[in-house]
Amino acid sequence: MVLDRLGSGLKDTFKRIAGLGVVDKKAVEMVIRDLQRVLLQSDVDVKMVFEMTTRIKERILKEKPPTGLTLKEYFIRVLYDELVAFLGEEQGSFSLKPQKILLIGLFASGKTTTAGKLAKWFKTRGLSPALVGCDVHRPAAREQLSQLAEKMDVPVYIDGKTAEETAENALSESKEDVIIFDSAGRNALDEELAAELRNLGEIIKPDEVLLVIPADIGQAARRQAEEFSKLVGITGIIITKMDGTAKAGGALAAAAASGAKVKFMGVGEKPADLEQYDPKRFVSKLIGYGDIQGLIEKAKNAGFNEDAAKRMMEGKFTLNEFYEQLKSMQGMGSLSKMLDMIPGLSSSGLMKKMPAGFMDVQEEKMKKWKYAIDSMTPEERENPDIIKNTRISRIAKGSGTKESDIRDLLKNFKQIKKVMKMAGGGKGLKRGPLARLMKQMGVGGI
Ligand SMILES: Nc1nc2c(ncn2[C@@H]2O[C@H](COP(=O)(O)OP(=O)(O)OP(=O)(O)O)[C@@H](O)[C@H]2O)c(=O)[nH]1
Ligand SMILES: [Mg+2]
Repeated sequence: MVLDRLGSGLKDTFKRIAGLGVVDKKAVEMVIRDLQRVLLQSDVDVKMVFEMTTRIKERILKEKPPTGLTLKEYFIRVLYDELVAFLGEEQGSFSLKPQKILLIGLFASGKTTTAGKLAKWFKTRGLSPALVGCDVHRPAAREQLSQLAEKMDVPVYIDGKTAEETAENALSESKEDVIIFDSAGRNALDEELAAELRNLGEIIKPDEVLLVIPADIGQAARRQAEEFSKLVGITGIIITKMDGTAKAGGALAAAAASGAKVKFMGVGEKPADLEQYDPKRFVSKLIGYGDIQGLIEKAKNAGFNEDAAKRMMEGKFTLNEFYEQLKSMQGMGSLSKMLDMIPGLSSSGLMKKMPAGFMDVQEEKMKKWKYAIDSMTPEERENPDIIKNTRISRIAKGSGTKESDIRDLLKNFKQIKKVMKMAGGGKGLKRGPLARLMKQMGVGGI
């Protein structure tokens, strides 16, 4: 597993906060010392650790928690927010479009392996990739790239005496969507490498210049990122070998501190071992907190409908409300993911009462349902019980879906309504899992 030690260390820190009797100065200092130890063990720069922990301490001891949050909850929230900021704040953008990518980096950082992983990444997402071997210095380099290309059934371009010539040839021959250029490594960023990379940059005019850094160099990643940024310019970083080192936390924090965005992580030697990097998701996963934070943010961005949420909580859940939920959930991933994020719902046993197959309702199905509800009359939405045979076939025709889709929607809706009532309605209204979710989303007054 990636980052086992950092993960379990941080989990313990969070557990410690959750187990605090009182949140006073002594308790906060104890937790902070814990956190410092965990981060330092992960090779995070000492100065950064102290700056961050001082800030956390001041926020907890001097600021008043926002209404609705206990001091303990606020402590958890602050620690989470600070960790995310520490490890990169935002996700580096990376678009799925035809583009040229140049990979650069020092010896054995993982450039060639990553070139292959990226080719696979694009291929599985429907774009055709090509690999270009611009490493003419190491004799076996092109052979290594060709083998990777063959394994993945991806075209490879390796004709040319120099890196520059190879790049030019590839550009004139290749018709693929995404052209990935592998370059030669060096011991250090010397003038020779810088010159070659600048030449390649001019010839290729890459959309992305990605610096490949192995996680095992820990906090030294910062200097490397800064040097490469200054000398040749980079659009992002890929941290490789996250799977095999205790220093990955240090490398990520260092990369974030350099100002460059980490876009991908290498988490193993196989072509599939590549993950897009999103600090919020990463921290959530690391501390085992589900994606609560991500859900809150996304719900806000997607314009989570407070009225709909309130009505839902009151058990007044019509297809109108369901529709609002579907709309706000698009962009949040599947319904099952969203339910996974509701704290306490899975442990409450209510999940078992969800319709069979409901747990993997995907965007596709949600889209169909949305079209179907679009085709209903206001009366049908308020009172779905009246939707019988002729109405079903009318709605199916009007929305370009099948009658079985409409029946499926109605069946699911009924079942969900029942579960929502159990989770949020009646006595559970103030304390049930839904109530907690609403509170976290800042939907007050319930
Ligand atoms: N465990 C693990 N190993 C990796 C990862 N990425 C690369 N490696 C290994 O690291 C070693 C070097 O990888 P290469 O891709 O050849 O590195 P390079 O930067 O192209 O090396 P040069 O071209 O010689 O500069 C290989 O043994 C890879 O299998 C990763 O994410 N995890
Ligand atoms: Mg290589």
